[in-house]
Amino acid sequence: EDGYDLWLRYTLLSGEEANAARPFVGGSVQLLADRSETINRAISELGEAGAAMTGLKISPHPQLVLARADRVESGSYLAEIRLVGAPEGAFSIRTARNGRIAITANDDIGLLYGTFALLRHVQATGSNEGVERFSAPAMPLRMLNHWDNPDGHVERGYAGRSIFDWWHLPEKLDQRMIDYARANASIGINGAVVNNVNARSFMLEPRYIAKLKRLADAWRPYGIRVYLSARFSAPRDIGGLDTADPLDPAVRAWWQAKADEIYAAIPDFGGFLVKANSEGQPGPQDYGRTHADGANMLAEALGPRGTVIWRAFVYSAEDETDRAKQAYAEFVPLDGQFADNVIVQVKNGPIDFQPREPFHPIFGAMPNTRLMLEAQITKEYLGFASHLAFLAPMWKEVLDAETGRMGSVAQVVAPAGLAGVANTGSDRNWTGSHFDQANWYAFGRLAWNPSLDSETIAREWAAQTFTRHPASIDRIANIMLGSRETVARYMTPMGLAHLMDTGHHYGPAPWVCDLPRPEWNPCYYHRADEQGIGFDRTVSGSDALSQYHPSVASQWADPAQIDPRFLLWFHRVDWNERLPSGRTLWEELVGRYDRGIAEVDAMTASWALLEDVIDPGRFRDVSQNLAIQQAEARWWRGTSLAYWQSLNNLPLPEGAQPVPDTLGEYRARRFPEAPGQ
Ligand code: BDP
Repeated sequence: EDGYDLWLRYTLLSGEEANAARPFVGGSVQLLADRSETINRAISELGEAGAAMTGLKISPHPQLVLARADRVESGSYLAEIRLVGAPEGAFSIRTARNGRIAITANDDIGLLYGTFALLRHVQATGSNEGVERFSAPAMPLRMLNHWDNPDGHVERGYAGRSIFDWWHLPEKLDQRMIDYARANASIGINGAVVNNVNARSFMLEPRYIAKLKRLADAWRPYGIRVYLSARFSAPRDIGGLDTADPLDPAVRAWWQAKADEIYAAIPDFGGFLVKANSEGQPGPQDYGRTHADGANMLAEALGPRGTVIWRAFVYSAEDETDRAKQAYAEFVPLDGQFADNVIVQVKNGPIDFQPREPFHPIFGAMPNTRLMLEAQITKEYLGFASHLAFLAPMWKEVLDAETGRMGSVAQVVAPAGLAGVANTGSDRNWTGSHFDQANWYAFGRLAWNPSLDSETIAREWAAQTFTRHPASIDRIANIMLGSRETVARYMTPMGLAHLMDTGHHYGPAPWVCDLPRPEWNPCYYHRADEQGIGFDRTVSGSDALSQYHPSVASQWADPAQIDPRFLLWFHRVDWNERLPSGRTLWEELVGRYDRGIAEVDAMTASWALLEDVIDPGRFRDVSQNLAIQQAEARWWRGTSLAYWQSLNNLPLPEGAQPVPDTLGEYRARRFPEAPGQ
């Protein structure tokens, strides 16, 4: 076991289970549908799974029916009323009185998704009993954003090189490209942006369109559409024009011709993702135009064939003193101005993928614009691939958040979708660590159904990935479920944010105060001094709170009422101020760092008890990572406390372990080997 098979391992069932499953998994099915590439994938998946799980490749008496709804007579046991008008990909799985199982769907991709759902259930539980009966995706776009560069480097990637071999495409298609599409389809992901948002224009040149076409052709049977990050200045960079002004007729004609060229090769091309006027990227503001002007120009070029996904990750407004307010300030006034085939993609929080952020105030504030949520699956700010942090609880926190204006964030994004910055790479286990596979998995599951709870996802993943032994599933799920909170505790407790070292973001550097842009500095975020710590975002400070609906803002406005996990995000608090817990802020803060350390130790001890249950290779891989995490959690705590103490001169509360190194020693550490940008 090296992790390559992800959650699609299909291990042998017990004799009794295999006997029961044989009629339903295996290469022979009754088909009420025309053969297509997608149907062939469903059948071969059943064949492989059947062989692996039951020891027989062909089911002797096939009892599984794959049926297109339009081929089912009304009144038949196969008919499913909920499929009428259901979104693309929906499926039903029913068990008839005669013992047959029927997967019914309006489209072939729904039959493939239904097949994966049945196999998931059998893998996780050993039987088809209790398999879900009807399922439909909650949102149309469920996509991965790869920050992969054409030279094979992955920005913020911790799992090796890029999985995309642009060098040898289109002639050579790596088997990984098929395995990747299959893994995505198994969890309902249906789109991939194949290149970094910090895009290179040459990827729009004809030779790249040929490469892209090869990928699109390979992924089509799995229902994955290809998208490209487009650099806004491409008409200048590669088009021979001297401007990229979105209102210039020659620029518009250039994009129109480019879109036509792409669609001639890839009829189902998904569209463009654009990072514009953000962190040095070109954009419409270079010509005095708005984000809407830029997005609409590209939307016109694509027409009804595709979608422009325009990112709201901007922080350049000069008149705002708080980075957390800038995206809202730039985008909310444009509500209603975006074309129908434009989606604005908004990060989960207003800063940048921190271990904890409140939800982005744009959610709910642009009722006339389709908004998509961007989550980061790769753990740029949560310990890279070596720290164990299961992110479903973090995403749930945002998806479930009530905006006070248009329901929950999940409801706001339902007409558009979810994008996840991928954590895949060339590592044999795909994601740099075994447990990071769970984040890819959870992302897909939540994009399909954001009302799934984290525990369900953790348990089904663990059962498929590691073992069906019930007590071990309990143990693994337990390790996973608290893990993100643990990381937040030892890195950025109580709403602190962005304390990571410059550039690579590896480890703590709270002392950095002198980078050219103020909002690149940890000091800008923690604002700690002799007196206190935290960012005042109330009306007496930046008033970022006012960007939220009053019903939401009121939960956070009062430092005595706020969930302490958000305290220092919204408030500046004196070190010695007494909190509702009865402890001072300083005591509370130290307590949280200490709890974070204790929890990593507990996770490690708990994992050690799984030695007899998990295969030796993966057991050792995880154990080694946990040892790194134990050391690095201590590094975070020690550095942070030494630095805070250098400002507040307070002793550690009674009972707290001493800080092992001096601030000078922590500051002297250098990490040239940490993966850079
Ligand atoms: C930040 C990353 C940077 C990305 C940027 C973005 O540090 O590498 O380019 O976000 O999302 O999280 O555009």
